[in-house]
Amino acid sequence: ESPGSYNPFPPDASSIASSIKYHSEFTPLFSPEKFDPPKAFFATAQSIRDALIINWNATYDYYERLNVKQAYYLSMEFLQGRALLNAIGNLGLTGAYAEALSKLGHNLENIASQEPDAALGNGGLGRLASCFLDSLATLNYPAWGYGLRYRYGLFKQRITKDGQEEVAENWLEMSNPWEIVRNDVAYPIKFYGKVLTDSDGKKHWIGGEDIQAVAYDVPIPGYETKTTINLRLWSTKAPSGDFDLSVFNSGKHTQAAEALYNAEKICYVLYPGDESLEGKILRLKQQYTLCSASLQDIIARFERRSGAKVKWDEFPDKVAVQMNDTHPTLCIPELMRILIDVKGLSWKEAWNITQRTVAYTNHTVLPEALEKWSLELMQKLLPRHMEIIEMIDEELIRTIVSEHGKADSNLLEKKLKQMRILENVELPAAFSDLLVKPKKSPVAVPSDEFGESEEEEEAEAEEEKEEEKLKPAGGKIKSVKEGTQGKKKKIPEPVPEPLKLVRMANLCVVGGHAVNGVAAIHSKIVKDEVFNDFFQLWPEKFQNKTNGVTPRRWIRFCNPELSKIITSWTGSEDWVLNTEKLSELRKFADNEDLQIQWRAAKRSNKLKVASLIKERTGYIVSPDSMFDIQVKRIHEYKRQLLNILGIVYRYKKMKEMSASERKKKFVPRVCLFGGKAFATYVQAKRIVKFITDVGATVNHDPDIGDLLKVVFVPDYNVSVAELLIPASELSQHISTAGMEASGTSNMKFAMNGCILIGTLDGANVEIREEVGEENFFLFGAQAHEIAGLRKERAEGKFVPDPRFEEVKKFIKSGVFGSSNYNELLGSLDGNEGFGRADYFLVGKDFPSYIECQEKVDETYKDQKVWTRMSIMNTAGSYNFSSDRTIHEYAREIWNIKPV
Ligand code: DL6
Repeated sequence: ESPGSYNPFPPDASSIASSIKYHSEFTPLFSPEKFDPPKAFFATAQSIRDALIINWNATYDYYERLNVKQAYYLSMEFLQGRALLNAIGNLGLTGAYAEALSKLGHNLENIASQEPDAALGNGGLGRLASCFLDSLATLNYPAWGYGLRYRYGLFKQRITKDGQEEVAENWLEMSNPWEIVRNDVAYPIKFYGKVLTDSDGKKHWIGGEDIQAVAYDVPIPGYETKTTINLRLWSTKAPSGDFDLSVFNSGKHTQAAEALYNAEKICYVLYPGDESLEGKILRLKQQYTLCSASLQDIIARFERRSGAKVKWDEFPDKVAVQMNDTHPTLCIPELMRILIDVKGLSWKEAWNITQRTVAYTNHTVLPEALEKWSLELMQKLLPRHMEIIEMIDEELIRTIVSEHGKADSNLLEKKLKQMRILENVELPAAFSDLLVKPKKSPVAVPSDEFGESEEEEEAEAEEEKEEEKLKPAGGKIKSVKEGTQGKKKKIPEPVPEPLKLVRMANLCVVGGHAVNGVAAIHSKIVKDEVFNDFFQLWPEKFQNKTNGVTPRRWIRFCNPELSKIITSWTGSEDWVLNTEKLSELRKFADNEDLQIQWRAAKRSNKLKVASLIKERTGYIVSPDSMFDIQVKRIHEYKRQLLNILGIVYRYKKMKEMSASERKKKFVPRVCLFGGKAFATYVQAKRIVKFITDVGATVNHDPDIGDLLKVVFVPDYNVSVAELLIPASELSQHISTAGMEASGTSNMKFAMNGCILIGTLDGANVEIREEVGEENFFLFGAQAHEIAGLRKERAEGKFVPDPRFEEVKKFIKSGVFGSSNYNELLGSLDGNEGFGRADYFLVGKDFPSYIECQEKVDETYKDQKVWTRMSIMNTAGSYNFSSDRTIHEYAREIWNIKPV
């Protein structure tokens, strides 16, 4: 039986125009007398939504009847961007809609630009989730996304003379035409309370605070298919009845509405500040809401589809849950809790089902980003989950003990310390005798990071005895005294108990059946370093799934001019679904006709960006300059600082030359930056401010003119990326090697014929292999060298390149304003108070970076060579389609099939 038809109306322009007209009259969002662009956008969106809903319902019915295995992608972020052009493009109705709108006196592009971005994400992780949804629908995989419906998303970025300012992003202000509120789909969520055990040993989590999660569904259409999958976003509200009318009527209005506010605030913003305890609680509540509501929903669907007889051991044959990073880790104890406490399964059965169901993707190796939660907080907020986590930890200890035996207690101690889910928590009583040190042996054991030699231990014991003697009655040491051998004794400060923590990543690795990194080099680091102990224990769990991006949004729709050229040179539009076809462009890379068309498309895209820059910053840039772009979250490891220091060096050299020398040596460049710094990340915000300061000086320097412009594009988001990427000629992916898990903008840039300058990091490594090393500007230290270089740096053995010193001195001289940038530049020197000495190795990579940039200039001067490289980048990007990635997840992790 066919799951519905494509469109609710014949897809001709006249019928579409009638549908738009209908919605403009009967969707009462705006006053009736006008049909201005905002209203035309809503009416157009409503009209295409009718088509989506038919396919979406049909897709759902079809899954329901077939009772197929479904994958569920749980993510705290979905960076969807705008939906209108994507929806009509996927349904093949772009031409018809353009014509319909023009009949109604509007222009499609202008109407599409009315839509606010759905910015429910921070960066690559969220955008990846959205690309995956597009590929899942396009490839007809039975799958859904689950996330949270944040009322204000992350934040809107304003750039002022003081740098970045964050303001609330009120993206729902005019309502969201793509969502369908499902008041019939709501689940209770509990926090706090206590756990009781009844006489049968059954656990009951009672009391506490109750809220409700309500579903908002967003249909996700595939390209050239009827499949329309679902992104279910949860919003939170108080259970009905929580508004206290009598308190309200007594005049205590705020108090009466307190429960409502407490529930709703959970979904106000993505990543609320978590420096306060309140902030931490809110984040944990968000994570639990996502996990609990989604699992209750998944389980309800499984039970309904199972009919009269529910066979729980078949759950993993019908359900695959992917945890996008550690934010949804609570899926593991929540699934265990529901299966044991609510459905009555044994621990063993529940653990088997949980492990076969969930899998974990790691997206970062930065230690500070591997989440750890305070055990005490978790115990209060989720007491039953904490019990379950403690039991999983205990099972893990048992496994580690059986693996590493009782023979070598040093090794065992080390393994337990590194692998346990609980950190700084004593071993459970059953294991307390395991770590007794072996009796004195005649051979001294060398000390290492974790153990100490016997001599050291004895010396320490002696010292401890001495210190004991010095302690006053209260246990505190008051004053420095001479030790027994006349040497000055260190008097230790009372050391506070280390905080007991829950390591979410370890829980993911233990609880999931698969763990994957997101690029080959990253997956190797995950296996060899971050989770090496686990890899040794369960090598079969570890996989690589190199990221990808959807070629629909990231070439076909954002770059129509280039798309036309690709279609005409490859002979059809097949490349949109089969990106391997892009590789056919290789054979035409030197063809003059193609080269002319290619350059014309780029120039036309550059003109659009020049208008955007003028509109947002007031700066006027020439479309004949090279467009050099770095857009991504602002982070020290991504090294926007290296880029801007390179620009400062370039500027200084220009100033030292005569006008004719400058013109001969440098090609005109527009250096574009974009990205948000997390609100509390002070150093990242300093970098933003510095970039804008450099721009303010350079862009007004009459000596320089069009030779160099530096622009920070405010409020970088998906729709800005859709303009910038097609216009890019050089893009920067210059993280300290080993620190960028993958990167995905590198893939989008390459697809759009942009040449990359980068380090051997993340997916750069694979992109370079595919596009050819001669078509990639490589520089910098490699991942395996980083630890040694940091050590050398910390030991003061690093000798900075004179050009690096020259740049810092130039900045300090006040060229870019009165600020001395002490804090910013101090981080590069490791001066007292400014943190680790150039931890991100900007100074080390600086010389090779600026030399590489000189090569870029030389290459750009020969436009034929440059265009060839550009074509080779598009041709070589075929492997970075998220369709390829999704096929791999479906086959190797989820075990789902297209329907
Ligand atoms: O996998 C998607 C994306 C990668 O491309 C980026 O390299 C990586 O930084 C990002 N990871 C995160 C996780 N948190 N942090 N930091 O956003 O994932």
